[in-house]
Amino acid sequence: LAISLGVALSHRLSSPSSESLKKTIIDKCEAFIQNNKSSSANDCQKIWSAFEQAFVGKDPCNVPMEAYDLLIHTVIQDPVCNRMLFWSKTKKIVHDFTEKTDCFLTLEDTLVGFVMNGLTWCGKEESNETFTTGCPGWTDCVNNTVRSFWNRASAAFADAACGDVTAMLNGSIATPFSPTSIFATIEVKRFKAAKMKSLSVVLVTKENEGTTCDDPSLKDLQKEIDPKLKYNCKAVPESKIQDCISQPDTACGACW
Ligand code: N1C
Repeated sequence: LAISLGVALSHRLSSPSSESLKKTIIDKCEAFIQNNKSSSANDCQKIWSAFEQAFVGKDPCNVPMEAYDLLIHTVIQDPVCNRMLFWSKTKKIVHDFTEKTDCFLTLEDTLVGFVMNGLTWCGKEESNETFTTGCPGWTDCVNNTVRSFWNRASAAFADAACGDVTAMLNGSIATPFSPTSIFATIEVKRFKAAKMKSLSVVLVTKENEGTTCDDPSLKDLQKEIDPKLKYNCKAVPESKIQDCISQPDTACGACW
């Protein structure tokens, strides 16, 4: 009796979190479609089902990025050539910038990126439930539910990269092109010279100090991309980007 009571109780305690994750995701999905009419061919219920099958019933440390293939294929998303913005270790300033100006789109401005941004989720072996707490953290294990999602979504975003592509990197850290980042391990490796014209690095610096475009890690980045792609890099003081954020009418391209 004690065992079945425990099971019934834990089921009761965790099912509201499953329900609320489903509601959160479907609500965000519908809100996104409302604001982005080009996404209106998407079915949020179908997206939820494709998402859920990736991790429910699985060890949360053993979900490979391929588990999200069905989700990625279920979402209908047009690439926006010449306006795609990648980033590494600059999440805050990048999103302050993209929120205020209409110049660039990041993965978080696409349907899946917008919906999952800020959420935590996982399943459990031999359980059909969804959890939003007690899930492994980003570095607790390689194939964790959340990290594998960002790996897979980032791979799809980079596969679609076209025209002139921009990447905002952090010039205040020792290695702006960090070899363990998603940008280095997944995105750069999937850039295709046949679809892209150029890669422009915007190196965000603190008032003329820190790293420059001559940084060895940026030389590594340049070596990694197809030589047919044009590469350029510009160090831009953070204050200049802040100015563009506070004057959102600044023309795209006038910020650096
Ligand atoms: O490992 P990173 O950066 O280089 O990953 C950034 C890179 C971007 O270009 C995005 O396209 O990968 C994509 N991406 C996200 O869009 C994203 N949204 C939220 C990667 N990670 C993302 N997150 C969270 O940021 C994620 O949960 C993890 O905690 C960070 C990774 O950021 P990073 O190391 O600065």
